[in-house]
Amino acid sequence: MVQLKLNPQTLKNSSFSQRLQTVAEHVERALDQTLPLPTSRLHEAMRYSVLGGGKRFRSYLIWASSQIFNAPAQEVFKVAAAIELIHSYSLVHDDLPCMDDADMRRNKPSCHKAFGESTAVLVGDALIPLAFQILLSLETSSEIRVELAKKLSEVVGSFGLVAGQMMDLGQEGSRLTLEELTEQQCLKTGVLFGYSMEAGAILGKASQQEQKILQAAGILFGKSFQMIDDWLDEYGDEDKIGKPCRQDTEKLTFLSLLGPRRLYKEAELFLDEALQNLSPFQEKADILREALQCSFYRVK
Ligand code: GRG
Repeated sequence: MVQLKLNPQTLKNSSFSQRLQTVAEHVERALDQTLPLPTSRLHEAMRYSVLGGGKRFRSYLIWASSQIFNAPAQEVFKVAAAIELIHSYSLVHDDLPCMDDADMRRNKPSCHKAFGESTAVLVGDALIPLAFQILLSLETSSEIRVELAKKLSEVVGSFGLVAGQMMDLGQEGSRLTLEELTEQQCLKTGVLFGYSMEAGAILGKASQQEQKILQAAGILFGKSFQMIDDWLDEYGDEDKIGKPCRQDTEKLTFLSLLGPRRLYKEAELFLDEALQNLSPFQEKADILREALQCSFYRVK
């Protein structure tokens, strides 16, 4: 079993990046087949926002988690596509002028810059039901379909992503505590990571307890991921990240609250906790362990 902690240098030699690329290609194909053909401006904008960009790391998490339970690959890639549609919707709406007002996303103009604001709103609106359509059309038992759709609806709704975004909008000018900021970022980022890892377990017919363990590990990992994202906003390389850095200088972030050293330490603690959650799965979770560590250390 690969145990804590792999050294970032060792991770560079791992085959994580090749596996990530293979999973990404499968998911890209599933997305390409699911998205409507670009016969209208709306459909063109949907394809523009979803295809040909993005690391597909949430997809990798569901795949890596599904490996523990030998879940059927074709269904895994379809659920991964649904998750990527939701993720893309959240990015399109987050980039809107009334939200984060971002001009660039995934190394190209954001959806509203390329297609206009009202089209970008409708792109997000259309991606959400498409994601649920995928889940409800899976070739698996109706129990699994309903479970996946129900859990995703909770993650996306007003107690999940939307709650996180609402908290984010409300923070301007206010001074959040570390706990409040962690809660907000957990809703924006962690819950979708949690869902991705849980969904692999659901598809693999894992027990309720195993599903819960994986969901919790995903949420913990999401916290560490968001902390490192804040760090990268200040110290990262714009070309590698795909959007301009130092955009969050006016905002309260983990970096402004903790400073770079403490931020890194806290982020590593969340990563460690996430990895410890995976212990019951022993070596079956090695691919997932490696994924969390490689993503944390941004190993290419
Ligand atoms: C409901 C409008 C609305 C938003 C919900 C999820 C969210 C809140 C906003 C998304 C924007 C954001 C900055 C989220 C933080 C998580 C994050 C770092 C997203 C980028 O994820 P990557 O790096 O992106 O996996 P790629 O492009 O690789 O898919």
